[in-house]
Amino acid sequence: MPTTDTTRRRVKTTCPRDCYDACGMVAVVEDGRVRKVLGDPDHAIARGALCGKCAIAYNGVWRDPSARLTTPLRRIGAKGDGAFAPISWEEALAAIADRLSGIVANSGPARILHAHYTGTVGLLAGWFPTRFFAHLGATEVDPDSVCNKAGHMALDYVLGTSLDGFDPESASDAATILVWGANPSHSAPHMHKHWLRETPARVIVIDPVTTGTASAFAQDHVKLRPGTDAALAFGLMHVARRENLLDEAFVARSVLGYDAIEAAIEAATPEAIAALTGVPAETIADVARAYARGPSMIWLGQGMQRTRRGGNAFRAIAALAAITGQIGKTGAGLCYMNGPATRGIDMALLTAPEVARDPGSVSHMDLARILADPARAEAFFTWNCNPLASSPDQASLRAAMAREDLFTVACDVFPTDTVAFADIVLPAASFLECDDIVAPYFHHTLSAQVKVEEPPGEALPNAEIFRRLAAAMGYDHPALFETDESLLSRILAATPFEGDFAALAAAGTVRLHDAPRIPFADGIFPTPSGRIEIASARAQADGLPLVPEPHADGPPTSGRLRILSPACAWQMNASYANDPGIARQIGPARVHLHPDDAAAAGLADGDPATLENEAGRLDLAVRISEAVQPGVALVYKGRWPGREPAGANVNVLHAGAKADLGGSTAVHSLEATLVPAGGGS
Ligand SMILES: Nc1nc2c(c(=O)[nH]1)N[C@H]1C(S)=C(S)[C@@H](COP(=O)(O)OP(=O)(O)OC[C@H]3O[C@@H](n4cnc5c(=O)[nH]c(N)nc54)[C@H](O)[C@@H]3O)O[C@H]1N2
Ligand SMILES: Nc1nc2c(c(=O)[nH]1)N[C@H]1C(S)=C(S)[C@@H](COP(=O)(O)OP(=O)(O)OC[C@H]3O[C@@H](n4cnc5c(=O)[nH]c(N)nc54)[C@H](O)[C@@H]3O)O[C@H]1N2
Ligand code: SF4
Ligand SMILES: [Mo]
Repeated sequence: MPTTDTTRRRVKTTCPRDCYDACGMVAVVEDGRVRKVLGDPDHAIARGALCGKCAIAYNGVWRDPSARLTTPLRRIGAKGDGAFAPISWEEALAAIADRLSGIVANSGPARILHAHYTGTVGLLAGWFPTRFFAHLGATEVDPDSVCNKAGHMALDYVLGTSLDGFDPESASDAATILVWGANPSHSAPHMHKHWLRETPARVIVIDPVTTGTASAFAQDHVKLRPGTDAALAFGLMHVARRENLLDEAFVARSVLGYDAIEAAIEAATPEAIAALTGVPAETIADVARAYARGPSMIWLGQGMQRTRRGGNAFRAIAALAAITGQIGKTGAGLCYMNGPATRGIDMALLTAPEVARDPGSVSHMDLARILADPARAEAFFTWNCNPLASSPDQASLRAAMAREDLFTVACDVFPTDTVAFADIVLPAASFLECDDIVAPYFHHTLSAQVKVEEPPGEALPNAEIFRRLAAAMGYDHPALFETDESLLSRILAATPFEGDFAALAAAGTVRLHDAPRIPFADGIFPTPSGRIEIASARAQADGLPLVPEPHADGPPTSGRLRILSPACAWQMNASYANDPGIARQIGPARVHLHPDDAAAAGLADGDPATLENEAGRLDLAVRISEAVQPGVALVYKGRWPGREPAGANVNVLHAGAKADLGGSTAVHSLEATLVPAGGGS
């Protein structure tokens, strides 16, 4: 793509944030520089508008070279100070290769940890570097363990896959849509504004908070207590069974283990479930009828599985879909995520498993403890993620990362809190500065991310950084040096898209299926039995209950509040906090409290308050709101600790509690005591 022309041009590209929407964008380019970034009017989801946060940040901090990392850096101050001196790429890569090679030789590569996630979901920028780390034999900090692993594993047990959900396009045939533990008004703003508003289906939101999704276009809001979703699912199954709304033919043909939960369903009367969930019995009956009559879809949010029994909740909800036959037909189904394979993308083309040297993995929930231990961690390499803002046990993690003998490398676009602790910093090119492919995780489309300008200073795309690092390490496996051109063309060649990258770039976004895709229409599931496994021998072999249970978390321990810290409308995880326009939108860090809880603590709107538990304490400003139920404190995720007066964000209260599956985060199970600012122990 030429970047030195003098004419004004409009180039289609794609937003590669970790967002359900994957908006098509138009970059207005003049004299080789981006002048403005807009939504693409041709894109079916964006319809010409970016979300509020990207409209600000993509025309703000993302295009401000003074806010970016523009050259490799070497630490000259204390860890965390953020004092660095510029160095050349050769020096930076040689220093890294030297230290990593020394660790490999003396202690073995497992003591090198690398953390990465979805700072960009571009396939090359997100996956090509994993070849390097797998070849090195480094320990991977399991990326999904900080986000959605419990849900993936649960659906894998029951359905055989978590990555083959309903096609949003088939929603026109749905009579009911349950948005269960997702808040698209923040996390998928265009799906919210268009898809949910325009669907003729009855939209029912199941969320402990009156979110924008619950209050805008939803007909009903089921405001359950946090962590009571599995019990609710059993209550819904009870009513469906009692009222003969089960799909017996489907169960006989395609479901394994209904009999093993029948007694629990029978016991889950609406009255009993109302007492556990706080949802009125009539509401349970009403939602059950609407859902079971169908056709019904369930959007399985990521928020709901971030609890101690989040995996069990997902298994219970999948059982509900199974016994009512709300799967495998148009207008029905579950969607957690639609994986790249639904568009023919072969992830092995990206990860090149043949280069791997058997690397191990650890959970983000254990990261702080492992990094504190020199016998387990001698080097830490972060790329595409910001663990000092996003991972648990923030105070311990910061202390561990201050270890003088922990060699730390951070590769990012911006100077984050994590970057401030690095020995060597590698400046990454942004999505406006390199070609890539985006495979959205909700829609069955494929999009081009197109280079529209040169990176500032010496910043380089992730893929190029790791090719150069492989060379500095003296590696010679060809897969570590594959070019972007080769990667892009091999990926596309394996998909149904008949064209090269230039053709995809010209189109912006393409839909790969003529008709809405209906997964499991043949009633066959990729489980060992070929059926939906409500009873899962694999789960049992992994030490879990054979079947889902009607579990409900109890109310918080006396005197404490349950902390929920979901997605903020104005940030993308921990991104955008460094944009002045975004900072104005979000204001100071707040805790949203029900009026009763505020009154009990003697707090008025705007008062300072402190949340405190065994992991840490956090100062916040009180916002009194009926959207939050009694016993719950809502604090949005994603602020940069270093920019906060408190020097921390909500993850300082997360001691690393795990869900029931996969060492996945239980961040929505935290409890803390609320005290007036500066009070407490
Ligand atoms: N309390 C609480 N904590 C949470 C959550 C929660 O709900 N509550 N949610 C969790 C979830 S769901 C997630 S996914 C994690 C996300 O946590 P993070 O992975 O930390 O989040 P991001 O802000 O998306 O991205 C991280 C970094 O990637 C960088 N980046 C962007 N593009 C590129 C690129 O092209 N190259 C390189 N090298 N870097 C790039 C960005 O500048 C940013 O600093 O947070 C988790 N933390
Ligand atoms: N604006 C914006 N968009 C984002 C992100 C962002 O940070 N900001 N992050 C992106 C990423 S990485 C992810 S993973 C997704 C996440 O987006 P979503 O899938 O929407 O998940 P969350 O926002 O974490 O939480 C959604 C809802 O779960 C609710 N919840 C919490 N506990 C429970 C419970 O026990 N039961 C039920 N039923 N609900 C519960 C919360 O109240 C919240 O409203 O969003 C992506 N999009
Ligand atoms: S973050 Fe999401 S809503 Fe915003 S522009 Fe990107 S894809 Fe669209
Ligand atoms: Mo996430």
